[in-house]
Amino acid sequence: MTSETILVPDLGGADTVDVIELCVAVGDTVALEQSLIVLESDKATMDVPSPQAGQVKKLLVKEGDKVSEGSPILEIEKTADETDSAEESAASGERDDAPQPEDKDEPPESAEEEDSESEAVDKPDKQAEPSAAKGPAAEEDVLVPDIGGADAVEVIEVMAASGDQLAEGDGILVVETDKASMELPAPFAGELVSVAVKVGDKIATGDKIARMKIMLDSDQPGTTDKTAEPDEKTGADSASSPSEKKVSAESDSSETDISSGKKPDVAEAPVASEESSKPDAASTRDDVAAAEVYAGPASRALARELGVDLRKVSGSGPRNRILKDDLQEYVKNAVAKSENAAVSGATGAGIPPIPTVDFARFGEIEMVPLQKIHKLTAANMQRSWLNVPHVTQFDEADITELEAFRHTLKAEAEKRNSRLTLLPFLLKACGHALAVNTSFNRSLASDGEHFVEKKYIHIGVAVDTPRGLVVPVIRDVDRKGLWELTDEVNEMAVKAREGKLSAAEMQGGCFTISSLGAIGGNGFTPIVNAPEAAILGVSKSQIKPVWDGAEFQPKLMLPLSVSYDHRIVNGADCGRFFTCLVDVIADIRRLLL
Ligand code: CAO
Repeated sequence: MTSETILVPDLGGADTVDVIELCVAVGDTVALEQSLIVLESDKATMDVPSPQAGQVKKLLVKEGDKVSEGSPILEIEKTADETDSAEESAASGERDDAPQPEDKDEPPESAEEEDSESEAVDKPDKQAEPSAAKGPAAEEDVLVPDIGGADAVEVIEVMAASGDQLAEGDGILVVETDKASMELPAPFAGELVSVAVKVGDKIATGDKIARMKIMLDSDQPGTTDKTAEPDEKTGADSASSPSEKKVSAESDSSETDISSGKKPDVAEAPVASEESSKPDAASTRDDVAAAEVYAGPASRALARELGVDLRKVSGSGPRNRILKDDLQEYVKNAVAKSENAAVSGATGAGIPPIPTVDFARFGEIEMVPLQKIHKLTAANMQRSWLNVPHVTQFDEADITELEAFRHTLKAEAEKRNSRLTLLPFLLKACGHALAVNTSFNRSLASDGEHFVEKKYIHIGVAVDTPRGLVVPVIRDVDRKGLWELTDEVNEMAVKAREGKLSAAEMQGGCFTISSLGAIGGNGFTPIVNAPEAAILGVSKSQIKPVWDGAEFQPKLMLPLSVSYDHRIVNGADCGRFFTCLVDVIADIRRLLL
C-alpha cells in the first residue's frame, strides 16, 4: 500500500478558489470518484472526486481555505490493486510518481477526459450562434453544447417556458452529471418558442433542447451582442436582464464549472440571491421556488436517494448552500417529528399542526412532564382517531330490574369478600351481544383483503388510574359466570391502580367497555380501541319517566353509546347489536335463553 497526495485539479485558469465543504474525514475509506471536497469560486462550485479508492490518512485543507491548482488536498493510502487505476486517473491532476504539490505546473494528464464537468463551461462558446443576417423573426434551434465527453447528462430542471423573453445567457435548462450540475444558457437573446426536453430526459452534445426566436433589437435588455461569445458576458449583464429573478435564483448555475476558468454565462444563484441568503432560523424553504435551491451535485444526489425535497432544507453552507449535513439533519428532524407527532399535535399527512403558544404570556404556568403511559395513550388515541372512521350511536337501557337484582346480591357479595357493581352485568350482556352479532367481534386484517372474525370473546375494561388510563382485558367473558367476572374485574382494577398489570393482561381484547357511570355525565363518544371494531361508553344512570302505553313509570335508565369502525360495522349492524344489548340488560334472564 502506498500513500499519495491528492492535489487540486486543473482549474482552467481560475486563480484561487475557496474550500467550502470537506466531504471526507481522516480514516474514511473512499471509493474511486467519491467527492473529496467542494471548491467554490465567486461564480461556480465543483466537487473534486477522488482519483482512486483508498483510506484518507491526512487532510491538508480545511473549510474556508483558499487553494489553487496543484494545492495539496489530502493524503490517501491506496490499496495495492488501486495503484494502476490511480495512475490512470488524472481527476486530481497528479501523477502517481510525482504526487507532490510542486507538480502543479505540470498539467494533468487526462483532465480533459476525466473531468467532464470541468469542460462544461467551454461548451456554450461552441453553441451555434444565430446568423446576423436573419430577420427579427428568424428562429434558431438551441443545441446542447460540447459537454466534454460526457455521454449523456440528465435534465434536472427546465428553467424557462415557451414565450419567455430570454436575454443571452439566461438559463434554459439545468443538467447534471454524477459530479456536477450546469446550466445550459440561451446562446443569444430572443423569445423562447419551445422547449424540446423535459426533466429526466438524457441529452448529449448536439441534441436540440429548444427553439428560439432571435431578437435583433440591440436595445433589448440583456441583448448585448448576439454574436458575442458567451464567456464575454458578465454577471452584471445577467443581473440586469428581464429574467433576473429566474436566472439569478438558479443555484445550479453556480455549479457549472470552475475548472475551465471561464466566466459562467449566467448570473450565479448565490450572488443574486443575497436577500434570500440572509439567515432566518424560523423560516423553512417551503415557499422557495425550485430554482432557488443552492446545492451541489453530491447533496442533490443524496436528496434524491433520501426522497428529500431540497426546497424544504435550510442550507448552512456559504450563502445558504445546502450541505450533506443539512440533509442529514433535516431527515433526522423529520423522523423525530413524526415519532413525537401524536404527543406534540403535529400530525403530518398535510394536517396543519396546532400552533405553539407561549402560555406564560397569559399567566403563571408549570411544565408537568408526560409519563410514559400518557405518551402511549396519546399515540394510541391519535392513531385510532385518525385511522378509524368513527360513528357513534346512542341508546338507553332500563336497568331498574337489574339494579334491584344486583342489590339482592350485595350481601352475598360481601360474604364472598367481593364488590358486585354494574360492570360484571354489562360484561356479561356485551359477551352475549358480541356472540350474537359477530360483525362486532371482527378486526380488519392488515392485508386489506379480509376480516378477522374471532371465535373468542375477550373484553377490555378502561380503568382510570392515578398514572393514567389502562385497559386490562377480561378473557372468555361469555364462558364465565357473574361471580367469576366480578372477582376478575375487582382484581384487574386493583392491579391497574397499583400499576401491576402485565402487558399480556392488556392484550387480546375484541371490544372495550369504558364506564364513566360512577363519575357522571349523560353521554359521550368513546374512541374505538383499534383494531377492535367497537367500544361501549357507559354514562350515569338516572330515574326517568318512561311511558308504558298507559302511564309514565319511573325507570332507572342507563345511557349507553357505541362507537364503531364504519369499515367493519354498518349502522344497521349497530342497531341490531344495540337492541340485543339493551334488551338483555333490561331483562337479564334473557342470558339464559
Ligand atoms: N350509573 C350510576 N352509578 C354508577 C354507574 C352508572 N352507570 N356505574 C357505577 N355507578 C356507581 C354505583 O353507585 C356504584 O356503587 P354501588 O355499587 O355502591 O352502587 C359505584 O359507582 C361503583 O363504581 P366503581 O367505579 O367503583 O366500580 P365500577 O365497577 O362501576 O367501575 C371501573 C370500575 C374500573 C370501570 C371504574 O372504577 C373506572 O375506572 N372507570 C373509569 C373508566 C374511564 O376512565 N373511562 C374513560 C376512558 S376514555 O377517557
